Amino acid sequence: MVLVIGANGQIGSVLTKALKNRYGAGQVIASDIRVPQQLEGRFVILDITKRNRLEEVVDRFGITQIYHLAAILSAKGETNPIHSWDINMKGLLNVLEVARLHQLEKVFFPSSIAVFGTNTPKELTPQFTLMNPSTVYGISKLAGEQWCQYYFEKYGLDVRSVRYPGVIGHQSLPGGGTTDYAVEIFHAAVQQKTYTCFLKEDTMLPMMYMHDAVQATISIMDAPKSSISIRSSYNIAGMSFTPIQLTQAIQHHFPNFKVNFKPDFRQKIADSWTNSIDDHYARNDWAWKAEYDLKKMTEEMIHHLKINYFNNPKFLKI
Ligand code: NAD
Ligand code: AKB
Repeated sequence: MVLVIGANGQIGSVLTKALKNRYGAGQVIASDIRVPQQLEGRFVILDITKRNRLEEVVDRFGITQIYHLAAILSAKGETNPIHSWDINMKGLLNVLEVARLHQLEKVFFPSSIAVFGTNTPKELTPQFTLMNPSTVYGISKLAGEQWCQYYFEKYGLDVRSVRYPGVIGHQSLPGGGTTDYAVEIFHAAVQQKTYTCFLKEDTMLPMMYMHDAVQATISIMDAPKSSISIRSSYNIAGMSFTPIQLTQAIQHHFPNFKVNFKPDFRQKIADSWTNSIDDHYARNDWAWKAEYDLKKMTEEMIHHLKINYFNNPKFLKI
């Protein structure tokens, strides 16, 4: 039985559907701190900072695997650093401790490219490298990776993790990150609005299409235990582009689409991250390979968003 924590979020809402397809709808319990707008399938309210409640849910449903997605992301995290640290760290420690005590089979913890910092090599960032994250989010993810490795080495807990790049999908809106522009821009284009981008036009960042992010998650969790050689978190790469390159890719479909650039505090966060990722450990260990590049992702995003807005003009309006 699978528990998804943070199931209402940008990735959680899509991953929960994929897990239901994989294991059967009755085998997946979605949870979040609030009830989703559209309630589908089995759902429970769970605040991950409350360990007793987590234990109650694990016992009641006979949970064997946890996908722990709940977190406060990079940009939102900077508005209240101590609160963000609390949710991100207390939440993970509750999950690891309950998983250990209840001898769960597996745990998934998403890390992020936010673990990298200004001293990290920017191009094809290696798996093992200097890391000096500058956001409370990045610090919590780096500490989280180390806690995952600790629980594996000390207790044998089978916890697996990937460092997602900025994730882009048509199904859901992002929840307060520095890469959010790359989703918002598509919604603006399809609604024939001008978009004001909060990053400079030449800010190169690693990104990934939602389909690939979900595939990576399912693949690493399906891989034989013996093939997982990294117990902190795996680098995974999708594509890298700048806001102007993304704008041009969209203008191929909407020639009149206009973007203004008005960098805000998120620019500094983006500048501290890297440009591209070397993911050969993930490729070698569990046969990871992204399917989507900028062109293919842009085509799919526009195709799906056009259908969504045509069927429901109020769909995820930004
Ligand atoms: P999101 O912000 O969209 O969703 C997070 C969810 O967690 C929300 O539904 C929120 O209600 C829930 N939540 C917040 N506090 C909670 C609490 N105390 N208890 C239970 N639930 C709580 O995030 P996302 O983009 O879906 O990201 C999912 C995970 O993937 C996060 O751990 C994030 O750090 C990681 N990640 C995401 C990206 C990305 O681009 N989306 C990139 C790298 C890593
Ligand atoms: C963010 O921008 O905070 C996230 C991430 C890369 O972790 N999208």
